[in-house]
Parts: sequence; C-alpha cells; structure tokens
Amino acid sequence: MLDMLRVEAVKAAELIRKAESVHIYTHYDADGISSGAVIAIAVKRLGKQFHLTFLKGLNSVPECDSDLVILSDMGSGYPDIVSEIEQDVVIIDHHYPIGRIEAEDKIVAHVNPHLAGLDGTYELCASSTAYIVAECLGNNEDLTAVAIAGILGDKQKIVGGNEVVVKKGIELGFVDVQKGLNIHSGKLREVLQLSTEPFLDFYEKDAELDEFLGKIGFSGEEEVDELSEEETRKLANAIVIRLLKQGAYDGVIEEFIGRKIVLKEELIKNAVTYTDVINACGRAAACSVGFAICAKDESYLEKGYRIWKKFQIELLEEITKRREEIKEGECIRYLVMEKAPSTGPVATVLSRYLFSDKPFIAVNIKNDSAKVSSRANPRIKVDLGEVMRLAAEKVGGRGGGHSVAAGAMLPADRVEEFIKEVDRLCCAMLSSS
Ligand SMILES: [Mn+2]
Repeated sequence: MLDMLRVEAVKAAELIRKAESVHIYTHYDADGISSGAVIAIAVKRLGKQFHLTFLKGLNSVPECDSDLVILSDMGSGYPDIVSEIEQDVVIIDHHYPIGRIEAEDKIVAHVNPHLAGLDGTYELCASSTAYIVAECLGNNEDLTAVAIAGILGDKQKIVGGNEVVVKKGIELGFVDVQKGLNIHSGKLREVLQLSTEPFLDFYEKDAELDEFLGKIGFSGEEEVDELSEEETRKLANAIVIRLLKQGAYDGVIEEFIGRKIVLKEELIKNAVTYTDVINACGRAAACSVGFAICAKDESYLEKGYRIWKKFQIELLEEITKRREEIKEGECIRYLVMEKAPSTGPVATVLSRYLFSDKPFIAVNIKNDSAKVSSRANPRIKVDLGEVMRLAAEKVGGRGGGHSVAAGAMLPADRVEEFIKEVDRLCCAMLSSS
C-alpha cells in the first residue's frame, strides 16, 4: 500500500545521499520533533553532518548554507516559499498539499501521503512518513519506535501506513503492544489527576477522586503498570463512564482502552509518556531536549521529565480557568484569550473531553496578531482546514490545516469578524452534510 509513497521516498533518499550537508527544518510539536529526529538520526548514520532547526511554521525562505534543505512536518502548504528555496528540497509532510511548487533549477522530492493516494490525516503523520524515507537510507528499523511519538502526538490512528510502521517495529522487537490502558505509568492517584489524554477532570478535585477510587476499591497508591487484568478492567469501566458523563468524544475511548504501547529500547518505555515528554519539550521552547530524548541521550532525561510535569500542571491550570470563558456561536464554541501561554493544547483537551459536539475555536491575541487553533472530530461534519483558510483570507490573514485540527493567523482587530465567518462557514458545512 505504500508503494507510491516509497517511489518519492526513494527520490528523497537519493537527494540525501548525494548531499554533503543537510539542514533539516521541522515543526516544534511532538510529530515535528520525532520526524526531525528520525531523519536526523538516519542522516547521521550515513556519516553526514546535519543542522536541525525547529520552527513554529514556515513563514519565510530558510537561510542556510547546506546543499539540501529538508522540510519536515511542514512545506506542503507553502508552495510559494518552497519555490523560492535555492537548494534542492526534500519535503516530508502530511498536511494537505496546496498549489504548485516551481522547481526550475533544483530538485524537489515531495514525500506526502496525500500525493500517494493515502490518508495523511489519520493514517500517516510526518514521523511515520519520515520513517519510510529513513528505511530507504539504511537499517533504521529501530526508528519505528521514535516515529510512534508523532503518530500519538498528532492524534492519529495505528491503521494504514502507521500500522505498517508500527508492525515493523513489533516484528523486529523495538515495539511491543500489550494488554492494558493507554495512560501514563506511575501511582494511580497521580496518573489520574495529571492525565490530559484522557483528561479526567480530577485536577484539584481530591474529594471527587477519593470517591471515584473508593467506589472501585482502590487506594490510589497502586502502580498502574502492576494492576491485574481484572483491576485494569474495573478501572477502565469507571473511566469510560466518567468520560461519557463529562461530554467526551466517544472516539477517545477506544484510543485509551485495550492496549498499551511499549517502546522497548527507548529512554522512556511508556509510549504515552514518551510522546507527552517530547511534546512538552517542544511547547516549552526546549525542542533540543525532546530531540535528545529521541536520540537516546540519557543526560537530558531528567530535564525532560521536569519540563513535562511543569507543562502538565500549567495546562491543567489553564483548562480550569478557560472552561469558564467559553462562548457559544450558532454552530461553534469559541474562546478568545489574550496573551495565553498556549492555544493548541487547551483547545485539544477542551474539544475532546468536555465540549465535543461542536467545532471548537480558540483565539489567542498577542499584540497586533491573533493565533487561532480549531478542533473538531470525525463526528462533526466540517472541514476546519478549509474553514480556517477561507475565514482567515477574508480578514487579511492566513489559515489552513487538517479537517479536524487547523489553525490561522490574523490581525487582532479583526477577530470578531473572523469568528462570525467561521461560524457561518461551519453552519453551512453542517447543514449541507
Ligand atoms: Mn504533524
């Protein structure tokens, strides 16, 4: 099924082999960091030097001296910028490609599942696509484990292309899928309290948590990884009931129940924790720590854990505060914040676990511009990538992304107009579906 994608991956691998120096530009989230790491490690194994730069987005032509530019988890949506790059370019991305890349004096290898007739929204992310390229560069099968951080980080499914990658990791002993729950390892009480995937709404709700634990016969001191099958089942049932009561999207249930993924050779074995730590490093402007963990540099592990815990508590504080500020449009829910520490993670949790019946739009105003994160789920028949693009264009901004997760940037003084347009577009899509 990956044949067409491999054709382009082979072309990318040829460009990488030919290049003397490589500069990788990647996104700062978990998928960006892990895809950047997969490619960087594969390049290093060829004995080549690489530069790695983490970007929030591809806003201008990257300046570099290397003779090959690799864009990872970005590039497909910016044909104008890619066209202006002087060097040969490898794009490893899963965002929907738009426009046409003009490659007059250079070679462009564009490895994107959408261009190979594959699903880039749920079935292949940047890191699993990067793994397909790494596979063409040598014996890099251990990097299947690193790629899992991108799959989980981008909330994709282990089906299609992702499944091919994960299965390879299992076959060769780098990944193990065991019966259990897809939650963090550690003491049950702390795991439930700090969890945001799934978000169980126990943060600073000790009495409620005590009651929850008491009802199913736990003290909270149990180690999650040591629960018996019967205990795990009991816990899972109680969590499902709680999730449904609090308004979670029911698709999240199958994501955390039944199996847990173990990365046998990585510094952090629990795949959920591995992903979360890398994601938190990205959000905390410490991408290099996340990268170091992907590259198995043990000296960064403790720092990574520290960053993660701090990030998790800040996120929970932010959720507690912001859920009171949510407004309702005709067909959407939205949140307008000023100088909030983050937009995407809050929008993700609120839209998945508390308000999953309508598209959710979070706007963060900083100085003159507003950053927008929008979220939906497959039950809501809207294409947020398209909504963000059209609504942002209308107000002099720029937007796009996936159907269930998209974003935009726009002038701060036009937020109101933008929200109205988003609402109108969502209503139109919902009524025509
Ligand atoms: Mn991605």
